[in-house]
Amino acid sequence: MRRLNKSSLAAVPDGVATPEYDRDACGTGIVHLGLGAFHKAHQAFYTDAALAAGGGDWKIIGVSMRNEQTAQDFNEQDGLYTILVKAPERTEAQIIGSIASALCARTQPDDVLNALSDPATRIVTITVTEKGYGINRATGGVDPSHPVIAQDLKRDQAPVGAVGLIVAALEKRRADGTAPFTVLCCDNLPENGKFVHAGLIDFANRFDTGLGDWIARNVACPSSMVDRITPAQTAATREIAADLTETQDLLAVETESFHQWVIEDHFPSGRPSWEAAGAIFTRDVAPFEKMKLRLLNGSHSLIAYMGLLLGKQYVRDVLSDAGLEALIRKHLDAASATLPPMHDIDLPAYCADLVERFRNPNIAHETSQIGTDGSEKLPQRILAPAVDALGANQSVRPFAFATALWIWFCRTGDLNDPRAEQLESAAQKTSPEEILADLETISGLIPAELATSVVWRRDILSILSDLMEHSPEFVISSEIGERAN
Ligand code: CS2
Repeated sequence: MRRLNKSSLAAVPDGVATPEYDRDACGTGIVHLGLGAFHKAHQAFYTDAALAAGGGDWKIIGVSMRNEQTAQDFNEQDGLYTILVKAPERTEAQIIGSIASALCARTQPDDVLNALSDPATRIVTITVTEKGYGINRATGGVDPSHPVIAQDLKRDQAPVGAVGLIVAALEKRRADGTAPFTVLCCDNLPENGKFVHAGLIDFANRFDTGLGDWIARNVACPSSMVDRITPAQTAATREIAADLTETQDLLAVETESFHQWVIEDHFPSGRPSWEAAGAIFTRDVAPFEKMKLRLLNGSHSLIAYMGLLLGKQYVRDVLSDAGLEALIRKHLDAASATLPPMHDIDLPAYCADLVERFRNPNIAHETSQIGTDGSEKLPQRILAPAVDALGANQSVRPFAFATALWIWFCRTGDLNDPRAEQLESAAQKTSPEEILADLETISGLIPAELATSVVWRRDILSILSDLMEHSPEFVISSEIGERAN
């Protein structure tokens, strides 16, 4: 079978959508850091639609942070790859043309710096996951003990992390008299623009306060809320792509049909017309971020830990149990109650749609994928709404329940989390009180409002005691009974 690339593109079957614009006529304008499945299914998809609608020099140079093979595969395929859009009843293939070429930051840091410093680059988008920044959310500054930050702060070789690369490129642009690019964070973090801005400024201030001030004054970091459920690629993804496109595509990605992108409209050096694929531009993204993080991501984490403790491999398997679905709906209700009123958004309808998205039988989304990096995810997904619920005298039980399941999952060992060692040792303590006390020593994890709350402690200690005495099956089914009352 021929490999997907420029020359095989013309031969793909009619039912497959292909880029309907002259790719060669569009220059590059974006460098993306973190060339994973989510970028392919989301920002590159939106940019492809924008190029098709209005052209422009907005093609993307994709940067894989560590994986050289990914960059090589992209270059061998002339940047082309397939998105499999998986509705419940059917799968459609679309070939995306917005990625021009790819680099690997680990092995080609100088080339990445050159791309970032090129005046043609006007936007830098990022998806490096919550833990990839090395920014401490409690202080707002960089975490000098984060291995990549520590390495890049030495400044004895080209930087390899997202923050180090961006600051080095901004330093060069400032020296060259080139306008800065706009930095657009596309990770699931609250107020992600402010978060990145503060991290960049602090990193720069550690060796050049003049540069830190310049970044503070000149670099726009709009916030954005991103959404599209995108499981990791499997062999099945590549097989379906081969079937539909009749080419071999090593980069195929599968995703749902739903997609959403809400972006703060602050791009001093211009931007693509991402509206072409439905992006919403607004002045204040925070309410949308809060809604998505607490409803979609919060219930996703609950689903993940229920699934992992009950031996359910996929999100859809959790949804196929009516009792578990009832717990998810209760969680959604509790999280909705912590949100500010939102014009134009019907929260009950949003939640009903979420349940259907999770149930999609055509999407095989592993609970283990969502269960990774809990210490990076729970603060904004579960613990922040718990703090708000507490402040408003609403029940914190659903949040305590999700947190206790996560703690119990940490006890099973073999965690994929930057704080794995501390979490495993805390979760293996012999009493619930000791577990909580240990977790509270992990910097920035448990908010003080919860640590000092009698109500929160009562709920979480009682669920942990139950888990110490009974099986997760028993504790989860008792919770279903309790919530039904
Ligand atoms: C998921 C998200 O892996 C996870 O933690 O909750 O990646 C989720 O699928 C996306 O945010 C959906 O937009």
